Amino acid sequence: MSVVVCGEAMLLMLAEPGIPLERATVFRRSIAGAESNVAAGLARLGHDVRWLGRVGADPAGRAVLSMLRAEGVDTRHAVVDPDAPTGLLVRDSHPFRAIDVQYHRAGSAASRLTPDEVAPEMVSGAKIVHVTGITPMLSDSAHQATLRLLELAGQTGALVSIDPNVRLKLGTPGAWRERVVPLLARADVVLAGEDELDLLQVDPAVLPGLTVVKHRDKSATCAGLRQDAFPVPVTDPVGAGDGFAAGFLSGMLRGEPYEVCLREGAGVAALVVQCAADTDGLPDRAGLDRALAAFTEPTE
Ligand code: KDG
Repeated sequence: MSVVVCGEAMLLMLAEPGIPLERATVFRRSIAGAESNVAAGLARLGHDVRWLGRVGADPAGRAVLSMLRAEGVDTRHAVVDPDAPTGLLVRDSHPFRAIDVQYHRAGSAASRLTPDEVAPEMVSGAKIVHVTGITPMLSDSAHQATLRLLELAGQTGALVSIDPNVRLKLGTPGAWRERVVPLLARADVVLAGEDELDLLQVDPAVLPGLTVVKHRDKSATCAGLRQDAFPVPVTDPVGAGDGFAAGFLSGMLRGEPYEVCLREGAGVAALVVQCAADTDGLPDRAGLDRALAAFTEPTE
């Protein structure tokens, strides 16, 4: 197992592109969840990935698990909760306007994750454990479970990767600062948006790990290197950060220099934003190589 990711995966009802949520009548069923998006992205790029999380014993939970399994993600440690539902996310899809998101995830099965459900054998052998700030914001017990997972990663020598993934529907800026900033300080790799670092009042220079910053101008930087976003037509920006994380971490898993990691992160993100649902654009290895070659072909 190369990578372990932990987080809430939800059923996504995605409005027909371009139609504001309150007017939408046609929805496409898909799967959402920042961490499961990263899991699917890494699996498509050929890595062994395990997903840890909880779903309800309901059709949405079965859909989530079967999608992850179809991607080749190991779900053997997923917990199916008979007493709580799988989370649901309803959103619209625009290239530029703010995306309207409606969550039905309070009290979801995923929010009932506890530290007792995170055991050493789940991370043993992993090179990277990837989490986001979303999980600790779901509930106190999910916060404790995240801390336990990071502790286990430390014990087994796995690198900890964290994307804060600030979602203000899940808490105030102050609540995000209180829960998520201490986690960033424990990470080996932080993948964060410039806006998120500002909101969390974190100076990337003081974080002990490698900090990859995704800037407002869509470029990404780390370790003195910079990668611009590839110019592509945007259909829907949601999932770009998860795609970037999958591409960047894939490079790290293969021992590539950070320059390549940044390029692959930008390459996956550029493919993701051309599709409406979070995971549709995630490429396999050959698809990413083809896209990267095309992005850098001289235009004449
Ligand atoms: O990163 C994309 C996510 O925003 C989406 O899949 C859902 O995890 C999600 C969230 O909490 O908003």
